[in-house]
Amino acid sequence: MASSEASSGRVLNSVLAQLVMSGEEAAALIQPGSQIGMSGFTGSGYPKAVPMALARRVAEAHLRGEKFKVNVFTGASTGPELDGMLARAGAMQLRMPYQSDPTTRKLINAGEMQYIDMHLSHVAQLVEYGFMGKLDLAIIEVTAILEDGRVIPSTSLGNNQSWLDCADKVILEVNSTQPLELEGLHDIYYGLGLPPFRDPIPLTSPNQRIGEPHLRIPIEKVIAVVHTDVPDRATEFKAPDENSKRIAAHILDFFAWEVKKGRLPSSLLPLQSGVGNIANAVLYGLEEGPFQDLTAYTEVIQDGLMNLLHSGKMLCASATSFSLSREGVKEIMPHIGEYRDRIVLREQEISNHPGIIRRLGVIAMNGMIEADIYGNVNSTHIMGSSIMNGIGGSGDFARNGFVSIFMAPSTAQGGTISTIVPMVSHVDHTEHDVSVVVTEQGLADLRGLSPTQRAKVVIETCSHPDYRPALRDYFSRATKISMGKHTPHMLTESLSWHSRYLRCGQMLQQDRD
Ligand code: 0RQ
Repeated sequence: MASSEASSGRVLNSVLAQLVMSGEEAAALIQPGSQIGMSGFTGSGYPKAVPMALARRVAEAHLRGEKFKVNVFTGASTGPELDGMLARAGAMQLRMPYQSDPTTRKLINAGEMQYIDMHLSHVAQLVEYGFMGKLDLAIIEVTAILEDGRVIPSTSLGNNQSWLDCADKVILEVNSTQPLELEGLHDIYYGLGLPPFRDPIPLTSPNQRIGEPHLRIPIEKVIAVVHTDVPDRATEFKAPDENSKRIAAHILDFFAWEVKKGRLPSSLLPLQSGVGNIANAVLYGLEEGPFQDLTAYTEVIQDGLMNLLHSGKMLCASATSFSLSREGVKEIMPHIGEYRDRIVLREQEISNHPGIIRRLGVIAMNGMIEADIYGNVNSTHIMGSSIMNGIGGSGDFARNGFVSIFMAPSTAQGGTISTIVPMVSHVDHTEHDVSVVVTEQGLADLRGLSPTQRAKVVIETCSHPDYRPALRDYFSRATKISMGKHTPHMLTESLSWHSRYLRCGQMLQQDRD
C-alpha cells in the first residue's frame, strides 16, 4: 500500500488535509540557510521523507555548483534517513545538540560541520530565549492529526512543542508505521513560561501527568503535510558480554549495600539509564535482582526497561523517547496502549529537568569514555579532540541525581587503552558531579572522599591490572613532585606556563612596590 493511502486516514483535520503533498514538494519549500528544528530522539520519531528529499535536493544543487546548507536542531540522535542522508549530501552547516551518526561524526571531526554538543535539558530554552536567532522551520513527525487539529505525537517528544511554538513555519510528517495506540502516552506540559514568570513544575512522582496528551499545532504556520511509511531506526543491542554483566553485578551489589545501610528504599529511587549495552545489561540485571516496585525517570525507554515493566518489577517509567530493538518494536509497539497508565513520554525539557531530577532523587547511570583517578569523567571525546556522540542527558542527570554512576569497561580498543587515566583528555563531568565509577574490575564509591583518597580507590578498584602499576607510579610521583598536594598532578607544560605566569606576576608586583 502506498504511504499516502496507508496514512490518509490519519489526517482528519480538513484544513491540514488540503496541505498534503510529497516529500519532494515539501523539501522544495525549504530555503538555503534555513534554521530547522526537527523531531527525533535516540533514533525515534524523527522525520524521514522530508529530510531524504531535502538531501537529494541539496546534492543536486551542489552538483550545479550552488551553495545549499541548513542548520539542524533536534531532540537528540536520529537515523540514517535524517542525519545520515543530510550529512552525506553535505547539507548541514550546523548540527545541535546530539548525534551518533558515523558520517555526521566524520564531518564534525574533519572540521567540515559545526556541532554544538550540549545538555539536552538546555536545548529548547536556548532557542526560546532567542540565543540561536530565528527558527525558520519545524519538521515534526507525528502519528496522526485529529479532526480539531490536535496531534498525536510519535515515538519521541524531544523538543517538538518548543520547535512548533518557535518556528515561523511547520511541516508535519505523518508516519503510518507508528501505532495509533500511542495516543494518551504523552504528557506535554504547557505551564513552563519564560523567566521571570516561571512557576514551580507540579511534578512529584515519575508517572504523574501534568499536561496534555496532544501537541498543539499552530495551524496557520503549517505549510505542508507529508505522509511516510518509513519506520524508525531500530537500535541493535548485542547480548550483554562478560564485562557488561560484571559491571551490572557491581552496581546491583552497590544498590543492595545502600538498601542495607538505609540510604535507599528497597524499591530504590527512580532510575535513569543511559543508552548502550552496559546500561541495558544493568536493566537486565535488575530483572534478576531482589528489588521490587522500581520506577524510572529517564530519557530513553529501551528493551531492558520494557522487560522490567512487562515482568512487573517496574511500576512505571517516565522518558522522552523509545529506543527499542527491531524485536522490541515488533513485540511491544502494537500493544503499547496497554502501558498507557505506566509509561509517560514528556518533552526533554521536563524529562531532563534538573529541578525534577533533584526533587525525585534520581539514580543516574551513564556510560563514559574515560575517568581519571580523581573522578573527572570524559563522556564525549576520544583522545581529547574527536567527538564520539555528545554529552546528551548525562550531565542533566549526573549533576542533579541522588547518586551519579559512570560505567565503562576498564580498557577499550581490545585492551590497548586504559579507560582509567591520570587526567581525562576532555572533561564533561567534573569530580564534583561523579559519585561512583565502575568498571568490570570493581566499583569505586567516591562519596565523601578527598581527591587523594579518591585516586587510591579508583586506581585500586577500577583500573585494569595491566595498567594499575603505571597509574600507581603516576600518582606516587605526582604526590612527590606536584606543587599543590590537594590534587597532585605532573602538568609539565601547563605547570611551566603557570610558573612563568607566576614569575611575571611577582616581577610586576616588585615593579609596583
Ligand atoms: O569503539 O565502536 O570502534 O568499537 O568508543 O564504546 O564500549 O561500545 O560503549 O556504546 O556504551 O558508549 C560513552 C560513547 C559509551 C556513550 C559512550 C570506543 C570503543 C568503541 C563505543 P568502536 P562502547 P558504549 C543518555 C545519556 C554520552 C551520552 C550519554 C555515550 C566506542 O555512553 O555516548 O551518556 N555517552 N547520554 O572502543 C578510545 C577510550 C574509549 C574508546 C571507548 N577511552 N579511548 N576509544 N572507546 N572508550 C542518552 C542520551 O543522552 C541521548
